[in-house]
Amino acid sequence: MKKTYFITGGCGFIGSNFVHYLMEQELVERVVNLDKLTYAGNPANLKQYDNDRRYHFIHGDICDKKIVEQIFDQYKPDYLVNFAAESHVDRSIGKPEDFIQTDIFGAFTLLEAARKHGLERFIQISTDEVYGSIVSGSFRETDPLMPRNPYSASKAGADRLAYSYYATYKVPVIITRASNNYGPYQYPEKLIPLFVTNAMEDKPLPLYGDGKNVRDWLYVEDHCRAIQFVIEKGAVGEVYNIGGGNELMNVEITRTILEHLGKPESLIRYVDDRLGHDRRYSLNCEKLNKLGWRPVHVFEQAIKDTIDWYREHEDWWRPLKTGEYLEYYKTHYKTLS
Ligand code: NAD
Ligand code: TDX
Repeated sequence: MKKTYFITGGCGFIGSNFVHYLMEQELVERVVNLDKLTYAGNPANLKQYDNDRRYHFIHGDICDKKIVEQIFDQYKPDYLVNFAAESHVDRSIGKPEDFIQTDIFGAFTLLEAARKHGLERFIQISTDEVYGSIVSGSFRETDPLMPRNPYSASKAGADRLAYSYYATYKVPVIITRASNNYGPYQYPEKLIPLFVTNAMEDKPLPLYGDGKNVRDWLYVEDHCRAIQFVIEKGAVGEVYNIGGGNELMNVEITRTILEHLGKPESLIRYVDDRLGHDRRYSLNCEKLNKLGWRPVHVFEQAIKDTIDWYREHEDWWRPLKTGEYLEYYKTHYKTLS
């Protein structure tokens, strides 16, 4: 049976990759994308579907009960995948309000509509950051949540609120907690696209603190496959970690980028550390592995493909690096010359 997907935040990085992923599948009846088009939302990511009958874009806010209800009434979605969020940790440290509103109240609005209208699956896209930092070993789904910045705290709020709608009202919720994604269409404020595009412009790469914080990198297409896998094979009320299995220090990623672009290490600039900077994220993914999912992309190749994508899509990222983002950046990182 063909399915209708209600995607929120589909004009952002992971959301737009997920829409591309769905649109390639015949068994997808319709993709409805509700996006507020914040600075991070870019309809150009999906412009090839402008005249596609299966794709419906709705410009709006997930906190707007009326729009959300209308979408349920009109499209009767089978699946809802909630990507919409304020997603950048540094911005949450500077101005947490939008994070509380969208990440928590927005999730609440969607959950309420799902409770009223019913659907087959509600996927809440959570993050590895909800566990907090871990010095050694890896977090399991049953470990306590210890978020340490306003972004991860708001995501933890939504994560547990979603669970409560399963436990209390039997809304068929599944929660996924993925590690750091990389790939095409990522806004050039996040580590990899920022450093690739800065290096291309011979601008400094601002490495926070000692550069030894560790992140586990997951190729975005592997994440998309995992989400659909969880929709089909996951159990309601459950949480699934989704990791890439590629733990690297930020300085290692930085060197890889410089090497691939043929740029000198003198572009690295050590700057003040992020406040409350989590040292290391690490996920134990046995639960999903046992169900049969594994990442297929090999980091060494996928990072090169990603760098090449930004190299070949200057028209995509150049407009994003002017104006609002640069202003924000200048006020927050005065140590960067
Ligand atoms: P992003 O910032 O690139 O995109 C967010 C999208 O949500 C944008 O299109 C934006 O316009 C939209 N949006 C924001 N507020 C909205 C609102 N109130 N109503 C409707 N749309 C709104 O984010 P991303 O990196 O693609 O992350 C997507 C999701 O995945 C987020 O929930 C994030 O917490 C989670 N996640 C991200 C990563 C990562 O490495 N990027 C890892 C794990 C989990
Ligand atoms: O300029 C920078 N310099 C730097 O050293 C930036 C932007 C980042 N960093 C460091 C901070 C982190 O240790 O690089 C690491 C990665 O930073 P981000 O790209 O901002 O990602 P992170 O904070 O790890 O969060 C990401 O992964 C989890 C996403 O942005 C979240 O949405 C997701 O939930």
